[in-house]
Amino acid sequence: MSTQHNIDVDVVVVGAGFAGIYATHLLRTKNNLTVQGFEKGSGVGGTWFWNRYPGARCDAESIVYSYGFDDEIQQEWTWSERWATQPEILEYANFVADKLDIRQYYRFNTEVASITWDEETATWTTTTADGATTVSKYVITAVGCLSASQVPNFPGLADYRGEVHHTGAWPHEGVDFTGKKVCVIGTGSSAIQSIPKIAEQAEHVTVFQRTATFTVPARNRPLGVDEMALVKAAYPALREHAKTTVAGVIVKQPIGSALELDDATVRAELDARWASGGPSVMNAFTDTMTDMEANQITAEYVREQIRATVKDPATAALLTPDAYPIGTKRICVDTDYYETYNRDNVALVSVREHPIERIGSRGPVVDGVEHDCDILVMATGFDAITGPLLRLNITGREGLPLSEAWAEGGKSYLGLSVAGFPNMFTITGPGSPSVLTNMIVSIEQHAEWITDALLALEEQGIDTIEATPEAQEGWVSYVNEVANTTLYPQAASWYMGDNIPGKARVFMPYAGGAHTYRSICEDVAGAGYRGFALSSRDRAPKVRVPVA
Ligand code: N01
Repeated sequence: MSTQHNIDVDVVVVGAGFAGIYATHLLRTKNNLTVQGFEKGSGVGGTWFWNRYPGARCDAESIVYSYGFDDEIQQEWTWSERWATQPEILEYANFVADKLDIRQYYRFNTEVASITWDEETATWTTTTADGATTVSKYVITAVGCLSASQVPNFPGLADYRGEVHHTGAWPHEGVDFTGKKVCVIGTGSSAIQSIPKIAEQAEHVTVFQRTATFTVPARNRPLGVDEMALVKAAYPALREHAKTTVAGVIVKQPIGSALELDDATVRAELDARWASGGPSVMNAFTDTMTDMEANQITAEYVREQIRATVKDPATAALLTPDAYPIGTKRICVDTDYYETYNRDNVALVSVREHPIERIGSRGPVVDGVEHDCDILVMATGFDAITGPLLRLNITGREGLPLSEAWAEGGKSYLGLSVAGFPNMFTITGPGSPSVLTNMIVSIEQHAEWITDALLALEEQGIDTIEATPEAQEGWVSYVNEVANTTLYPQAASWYMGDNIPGKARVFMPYAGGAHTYRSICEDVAGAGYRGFALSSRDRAPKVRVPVA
């Protein structure tokens, strides 16, 4: 434990999702540091606490989208379906929080208003919305990548007479769509999961689509007792294997280049993966995400499935994506999405040529037509990756707000540390693999790396650790370089910040693979935290080595 006297706690942790739960657990049990956690919600679970819309499920399979650090936890918990529902994942988060007795370290229903560095005392002051302050030596943000929900600034929205719900802030009591006319804005993952469920209940659903989306069938199924027993026996090996993969998941490996394999082999592979369900079609070939011609082979395959499923040719044409390479906007995983457009009570309105002009008192207005509805569902996404961090109003050295430091995009060293923001760590921050991977695997790696670093620094009497500007620039350039070897930058996506007016256009995650990233992080730590400035308050900086 720290001997610093002017602090309330050693570490402030923001967020009680999977990242906050595990980081807090390690800080208490491994580092023996005092922790104050803050969580805006009334309970743990993060994304799974807020995204309670109908049909919400994870697009990573349950057996891998779960913690691997504790064998007791993985042996006691049993998943019931291949793709877990939001309620089941939330139950799991609560189960883990109980096992680790983690809630005692958190203040729930407590929003962080600002976090400010004090140069004199080398401490952070966290101010919460209720005006209380907490002084700490370290701050760890565990705010997730998709927690800052985004509602477009539609004129007239305030005067709409019906209910409005964003998928990312769904009412806990649920929404009863029975006998209601519903308008859904957006066709990303949240919309694609919720529309089929809403359509089953509502009198009528109108979907407003700006960009047609590629989605693949989940082919969900129950996990039987025998299957789960096999998984439990294999967990240690599965977890180790997941760490060696690009995305931290266990998927069938690519069979080769789509351009070099013969057509029959390509077709058979896509058929097999489509039939088995989930996003593995994206992983069928080595060049899907790097070569436009190869990409179009998989894209065209999915387009064919859409045309074969949707009965009305005009609707099928509208639903067929043509605006971006497949996978460069996050691939969606659905249950009966395209089939839903065969229902009589579902209509699709393209807002590509004619954007939503305003929200009238009765509903969205497009091309002069007001679409009457009782409930308006905003499936309009998030200010991703940097948004949740910027909303914390963080101010670093010399009074520099994070918003200014990031005016040209989220700059960070390893996605873990920002130059000018000492003793602050960002779990799954910009420049780390985060959303391109299984988030829980990436969260575990970050929480373990950060707490190992704190252990090493505390033992050596180091007071502050901070990315050097040179290391940060080097990492940002490398992240961009890697992104530019892929097709990702070719889409207008939330990965690129395109969905937020005025946001810098930068590919935010590291696309080099979770396995590569892990070894880079290990290498940095092994080299005495290369690229970080480490200093003691009574001495000049001890180490200041630019990134190699
Ligand atoms: O958000 P999105 P999401 N007028 O940004 C449209 C994760 N997630 O909440 O594409 C009209 O993908 C926008 O249109 P366009 C997952 O990582 C995971 O669905 O920008 N339309 C788009 O269609 C996912 O990628 C799971 O042209 C407007 C939609 O709103 C991420 O969260 C489930 C508009 C937003 O789609 C975000 O998904 C759910 C406007 N003014 C979410 N503004 C699973 O694990 C926006 N749109 C399965």
